[in-house]
Amino acid sequence: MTYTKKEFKREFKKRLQERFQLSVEDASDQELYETLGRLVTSHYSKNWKDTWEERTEFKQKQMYYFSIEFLPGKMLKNNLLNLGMLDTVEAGLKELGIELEDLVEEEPDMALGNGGLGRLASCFMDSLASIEMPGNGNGIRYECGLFKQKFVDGHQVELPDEWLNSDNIWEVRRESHAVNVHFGGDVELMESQSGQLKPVYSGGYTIRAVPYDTAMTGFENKTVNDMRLWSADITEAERMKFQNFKDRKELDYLTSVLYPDDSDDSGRRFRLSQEYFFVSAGIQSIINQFKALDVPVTEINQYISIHINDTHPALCIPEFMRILMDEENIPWEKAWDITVKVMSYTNHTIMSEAFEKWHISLIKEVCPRVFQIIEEIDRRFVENAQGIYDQELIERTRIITNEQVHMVHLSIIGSHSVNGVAKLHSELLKTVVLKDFYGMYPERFNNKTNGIAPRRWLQLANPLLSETLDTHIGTSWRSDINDLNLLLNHTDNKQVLKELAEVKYQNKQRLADYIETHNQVVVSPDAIFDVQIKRLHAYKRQLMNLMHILKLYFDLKENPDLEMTPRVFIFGAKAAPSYRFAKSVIKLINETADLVNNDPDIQDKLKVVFLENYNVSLAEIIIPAADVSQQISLASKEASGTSNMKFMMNGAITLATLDGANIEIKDAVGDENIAIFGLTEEEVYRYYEERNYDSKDIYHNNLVIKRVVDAFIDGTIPNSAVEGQEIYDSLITYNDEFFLLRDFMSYCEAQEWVDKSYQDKEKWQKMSLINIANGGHFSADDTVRKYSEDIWQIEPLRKH
Ligand code: 26Q
Repeated sequence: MTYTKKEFKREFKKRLQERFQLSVEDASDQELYETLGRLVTSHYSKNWKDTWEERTEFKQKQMYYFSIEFLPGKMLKNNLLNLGMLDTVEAGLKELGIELEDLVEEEPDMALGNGGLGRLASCFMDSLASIEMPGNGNGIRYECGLFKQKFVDGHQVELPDEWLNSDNIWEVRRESHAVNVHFGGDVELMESQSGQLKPVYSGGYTIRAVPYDTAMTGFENKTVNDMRLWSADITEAERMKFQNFKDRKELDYLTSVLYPDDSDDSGRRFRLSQEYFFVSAGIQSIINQFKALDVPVTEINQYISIHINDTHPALCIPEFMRILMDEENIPWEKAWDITVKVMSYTNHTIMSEAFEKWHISLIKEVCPRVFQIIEEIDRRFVENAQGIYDQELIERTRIITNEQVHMVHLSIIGSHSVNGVAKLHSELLKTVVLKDFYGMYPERFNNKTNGIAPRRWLQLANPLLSETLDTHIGTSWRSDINDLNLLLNHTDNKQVLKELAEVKYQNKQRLADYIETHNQVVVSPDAIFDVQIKRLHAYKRQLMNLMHILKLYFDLKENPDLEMTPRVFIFGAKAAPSYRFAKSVIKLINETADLVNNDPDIQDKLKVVFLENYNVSLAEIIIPAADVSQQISLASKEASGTSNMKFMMNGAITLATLDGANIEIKDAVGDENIAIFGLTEEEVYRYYEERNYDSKDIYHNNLVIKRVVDAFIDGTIPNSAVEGQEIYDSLITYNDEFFLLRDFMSYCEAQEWVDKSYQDKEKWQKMSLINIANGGHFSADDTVRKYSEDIWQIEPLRKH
């Protein structure tokens, strides 16, 4: 059933004519893109329908991944690859005088997430379909995705991302699956005729939730799962019924914008409404689908599994209880037993100050019945714990304290599984952050180290490397990524090493072109491309990277003949709009870039580039071109990281602290193929215990450090006195919360090792090869396989 170029061209031209009454020469890229996209959807539509129907037919257990963020990026090439059409279509288009890449440009990035957590959800969607597991997404169809970032005079400016302005060809609006979500009002419990307590509602309002489904295609198979995103459907007339301005605004915000914070506890009312909205709609729709199976609702835990991606969807627990009890008449004890069996929870952050909490008055206002249920879960938790645990422990672990609902507590108490996202992170949850809960429910805690979708991050992002791999190790790695380790047979093969170096060079050239177009900075692919791309956050320590750049700058100013491998430092990062510190770091990096790039003394030894608007598509260009992957968070703070995995799979050398999944990367590639520096997690915790960290002491006793830190306030970096002062204060006045000064010298040494190692081309290339060859350790296919077996208890889909 191969699809030939000839067939493709015929079908494409026919569709173009039918849809736009145009021939290829007269069509715009937008029209060509839309035509191609619709052609692609028609190629998976039967499998989508079949996967859907087989659910009811075979009654296999389904998993639903609830996430307030999904970050799929672009779909076109991913779907073409999965359908086995990529090469044919690319070649066919070429014969029609069209470059596939030009059409790809027309597709907006689907940026419905902030960073790691949202991208992980999308990698999981890709992997679930690719290993043919029944797993579906449930989230929010934000009309505006994460803001677009621009730099104006070096400052970050945020613009709305109106990605739905052009038609979204991948989604299907399913009017017939719409459900109503009830908000607010009062609720009282009244005894029904049968003697049960039933809620009686008064007031409040109901919002229609309409699902938009997007096909999640599997790689070269017939599985097409669903990513269901909910949209609030409010007509202007309905909207005007709301006299109260606050309520009206809440309605408007419900599915319009994604909150642009990553890991910050800004408890805002609209966000809670969003959480309840997609949770309630999702659960109602699951129950509706389940009803088609015609089995007793008391057995629902054998048919469905619900995953809570961090605490944002934690209201799944009381909402599921509400439906079982109020609508299905199941008594509390049985309903609770079922709920705990259905729910599982992943924690993505170690910093307890970032744990989600909501004031009880807010929850009461948004979803009063759900609040009653949370109170009852809390009451029973406390009651059951009496006599077993001491009072203090109970107070520390209960759900409601100081008028706050602790979403982490709710998530743990209401789930049968709690997992962290890397070995270290999961250990820290057990021994430090969630120690009390580990004592109560040791069997619930487990680790699932994150992974990445190898199709997007290797096959699609790096076609040159993919071809080279095909030549030397065959193509089996494309369907089983663990076969990348066949490359280990070639560690001393000069020809292979040379070809890999050539691939890297070409990818660097492509990035250099991008940089020249977008930043008007010329960089050479002969320099080391040293990259840090991730959300801007103090704990991720972009500032330490900047401090090292300043050190090199001073070294070169002092001694222009200094021997040094030319280096391009590349940044990509968005800061939460309200995060002052992060925005100051952006400003300082941009000003330093201007200073360094235009200083004739520096020649081309040092370049600094901050790329605007970092997103999934930009990552796909940057990662294959990186020589060095900077993963330099303070040990214990980065739960896992996932870009670290993407980089190593593409042959970059990791420069890292022993944090998150960096530790597992080190174990996979071996100590000699990674650059590790800095405090260990134990050493960090020792400082916390002994409370003896003193940044001033380091500052006054180390001239190198003093020189660099002073640069923030002595006018070295132009146009940034206010930002520089703020940064200086964070390091000196406020005692350097993330121990940058403590790790700085060790970081500089590791950077010197990078400089030296790069000069030995063959040694470097061999390290790079070993990194690629071990990429299979971090495939999300394996990660979701483990979730499927240990947590969700789902099995590969049966197919006709
Ligand atoms: C909370 C309250 C209000 C508004 C927003 C938020 C919010 C939003 C996003 C809180 C947290 C997030 C995202 C967290 C996140 O992305 N964590 C990352 O998850 C990755 C996948 O597991 C890990 O690899 C990263 O280490 C972790 O930082």
